[in-house]
Amino acid sequence: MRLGPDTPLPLSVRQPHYDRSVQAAGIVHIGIGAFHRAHQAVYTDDAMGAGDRDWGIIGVSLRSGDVAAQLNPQQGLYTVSTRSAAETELRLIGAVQKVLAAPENPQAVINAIAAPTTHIVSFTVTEKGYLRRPDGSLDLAAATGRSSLYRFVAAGLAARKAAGVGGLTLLSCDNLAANGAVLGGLMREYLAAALPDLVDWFDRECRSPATMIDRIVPATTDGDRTAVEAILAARDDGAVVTEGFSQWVIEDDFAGPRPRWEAVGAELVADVAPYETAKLRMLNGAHSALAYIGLERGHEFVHRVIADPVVRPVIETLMRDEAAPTITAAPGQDLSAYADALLARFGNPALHHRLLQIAMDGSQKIPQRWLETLAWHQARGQHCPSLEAAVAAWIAFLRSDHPIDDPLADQLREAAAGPDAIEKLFGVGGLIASEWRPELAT
Ligand code: CS2
Repeated sequence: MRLGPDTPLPLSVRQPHYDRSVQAAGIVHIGIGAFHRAHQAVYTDDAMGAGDRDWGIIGVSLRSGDVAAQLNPQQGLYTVSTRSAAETELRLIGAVQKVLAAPENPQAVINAIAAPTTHIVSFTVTEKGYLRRPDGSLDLAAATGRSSLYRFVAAGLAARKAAGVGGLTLLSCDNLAANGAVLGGLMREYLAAALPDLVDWFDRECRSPATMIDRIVPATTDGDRTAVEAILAARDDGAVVTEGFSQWVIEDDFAGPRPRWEAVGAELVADVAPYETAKLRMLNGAHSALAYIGLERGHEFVHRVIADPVVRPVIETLMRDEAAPTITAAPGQDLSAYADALLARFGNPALHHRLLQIAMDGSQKIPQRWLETLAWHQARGQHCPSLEAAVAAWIAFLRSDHPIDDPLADQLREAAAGPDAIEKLFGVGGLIASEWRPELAT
C-alpha cells in the first residue's frame, strides 16, 4: 500500500493538526529535494499547525519528474525521520500540496508563480542552480535555457504585473554567501536583458531576503525507505531522513505576507550575515574538508571520518583557529559552542551521510567555504594548515578514480592533473580564481 491521506498510521507518528483540504498555496518552492522537505516544509507545516492559514507549498522540479512521481500519488504527503543514536522519530508532513515537473508542464509553473494567493517563491536549487559566471555575474546563455529558474520567475512576475497583482518575496535557501542579495541581483540582471520593462516594478514590488538554513539531510536510500515502510506499513516514496537539529535565520524583509515561522523556531533578524558566514565557513567548510580528506583515507561516511583520530584535530583546527577568527559574531553568538555542537552533529552515527554527496560540486562550494577564510589569513601573513590540507585533498580527489560530479568536471580534472594545479585552479584566470594567492601561501 502507498502512503496517502487515508493510510492508518501508528500513534507514534505525528500528523498535521490542520485541515489540509482548505489551505490555499501561498508558497511556490523551486528545487523540491530532500533538504526542502526536511527543513522549510517542516517549519511551514508547524506554522499551519499553530494556526497560520493558506501557506500550502507547490513544489517545482526544474529538471526531472522524479519528485513529482514520488509525491503526487501520495497527495504531497511524506514522512520525515529524525534520527539520533538513541531513537528514530517519524512525522507526517502536510505542507506540500503537489509537485510540478517544469519540463513537462512549464505553463503550470508560471501560473503558480503568478497566482494572487502566492506570496513567496523560495529556492533550493544548489549553488550551481544560480548560473553564475566565475566573476559572479549571470551566465545569460545558461539563464535563457530550459531549466533556468530565471525564465520561470520572470514569466510569473510579468503575468503578475500585467494582472495588477503585487510582487513577491524571492527566498533563497541555498548555501551561498549573501544568498538574498545574490539572487535579487541575478534576477535583476536577467530582467534587464530579457524583460527590461519589468525592472522598475521588480525593484519596487519584490524583495529577496537573506537566509541561513541548516539541517543535515543525507540523500534518502532504498534502505531508508524500507525502514520507514516497516514502521508505517505503507510505502513512502517521498521519505526523507535527517538529524534532530534544525536552524533557520531569515532577514526580516518581505514584500508581502509570510507564515509566522518565528513562532515555530525560525529566527527573523535584521542581519543574517554573522550566522551565514559562521555556517558556511565552519559547518560547510568542515564538511567539504571531511569529504575530501576522508575519501583519501578510504572512508565513506561523515561520522566515521570525524572519529578518525588523525582527521578530528584537523577539523577542530579548521573550525576554531582558521574559520572562527574570520567571523564577527552577532551578540550572543558563541562560535566555540557552535564548533562543539558541530562536532557532535558530525558524529551522529544514525545518519550515514555519504562523503561523496558532500564532495560533489566542489567548484561551486569551495569559494565561500574555504577561500574567503584563506584570503583573510593570508592578508594577515598567516597560514591555515588545515584548509591547506583540505585543498591538497581536493586536488588528490580530482586526480583520483572517484567519479567527479561537478559542472566543471572536465576542466577541473585537466587543471588538477599537472604540476601547476594550484595555479590553474586558484591563480589569476584560474577555474575558481580568488583573492587567496596560493603561490604566496605555499
Ligand atoms: C553539505 C550541506 O552537501 C553538502 O555540501 O555540506 O548540504 C550540509 O549538510 C547542509 O548545508 C547542512 O545544513
